[in-house]
Amino acid sequence: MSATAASVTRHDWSLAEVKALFEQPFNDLIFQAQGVHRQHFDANRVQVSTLLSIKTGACPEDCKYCPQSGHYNTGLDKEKLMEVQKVLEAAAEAKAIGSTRFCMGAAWKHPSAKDMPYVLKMVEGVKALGLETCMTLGKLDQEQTKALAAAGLDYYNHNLDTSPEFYGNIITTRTYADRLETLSYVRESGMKICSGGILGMGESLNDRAGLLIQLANLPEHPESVPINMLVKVKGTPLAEEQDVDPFDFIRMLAVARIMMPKSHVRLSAGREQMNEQMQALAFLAGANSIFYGEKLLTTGNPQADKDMLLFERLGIQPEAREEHDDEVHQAAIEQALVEQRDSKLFYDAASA
Ligand code: SAM
Ligand code: DTB
Ligand code: SF4
Repeated sequence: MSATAASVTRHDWSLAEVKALFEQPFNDLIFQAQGVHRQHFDANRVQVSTLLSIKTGACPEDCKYCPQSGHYNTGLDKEKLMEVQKVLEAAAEAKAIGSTRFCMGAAWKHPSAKDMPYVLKMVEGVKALGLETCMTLGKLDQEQTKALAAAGLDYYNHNLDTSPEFYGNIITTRTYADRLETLSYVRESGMKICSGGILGMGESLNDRAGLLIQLANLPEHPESVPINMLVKVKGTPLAEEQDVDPFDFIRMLAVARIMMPKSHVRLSAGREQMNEQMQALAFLAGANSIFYGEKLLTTGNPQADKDMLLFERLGIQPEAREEHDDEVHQAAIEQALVEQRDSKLFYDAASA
């Protein structure tokens, strides 16, 4: 396929086709992905979201990659559900540094009835600050998705993580079918879906292709597709896994871009371990979203000012909120980002 051929939104990808995309020469793949990207997006805009862990550690699930699982000893400080006011303060800080979406994550199997009122208050409060809202709380039932949608939750993050075939090697306490069911409830309730996976868990090329096929062959593509590079945390069973070849990671982003042309593909966890050249290649391959701010949930992320300097060097502008993409709002975001960058520069210069 040429890079300029019109891309169609398909839901019938086969393994052979997807493997053929992966196995192309690198330059052909990136050229094709960039061509698809430019049909649907401004290639110089990247969406920025900030994460907050609202309930940390002691999770009953056994996800082998996760520092928050209660099954492994990672030395993490456990914290119960945060106070609503504290969450809103963190959201206001995220807005002040130029983030447009605030994503709240809880280490739960699923939210309990007693937690739901607090969680709903968080959604309402963050929304009232003028931020897009996102949560990731584990498995949901239909009543919960309806309540979250009614409170103003824009996105629900629930990752498939890997292919159905490899999944059982990584998680035994929650099934793939459970995950697909939660995603279907999220869709029914009218919220947007954020769903992706992780590279670097010992999976094969077929598993990477298999994950993308599951996502792209859903009745509607997830609006947001996070591709995480495993953050290897001591104490987790995957702490000693082999590094992913950086070019293979970029290939995954490019194939995701081609298969889900209208979705935001997020260059997610693992950016601290990537150099700037690799991140630039990721944007060239069609990634157009990042987590912004110095922390993911429990592990580190590049400093905000460093990201803004990288954006500036690459001529990338942060994307405005979907519902408020007017010029005034865009100017406010850009101003916040410039202030963020300059304040750190001033601080650094003064302390040097
Ligand atoms: N507990 C909820 C759940 O699993 O649905 C929400 C939070 S969970 C931490 C969200 C996602 O973060 C996981 O599905 C996984 O894809 C990603 N994740 C967790 N630990 C990671 C790690 N060490 N490296 C990369 N991604 C990770
Ligand atoms: C996603 O796909 N990645 C984010 C978000 N969704 C919730 C989480 C990454 C977590 C990395 C490990 C940590 O910081 O605990
Ligand atoms: Fe729990 Fe989510 Fe971590 Fe799995 S990924 S152990 S469900 S916090």
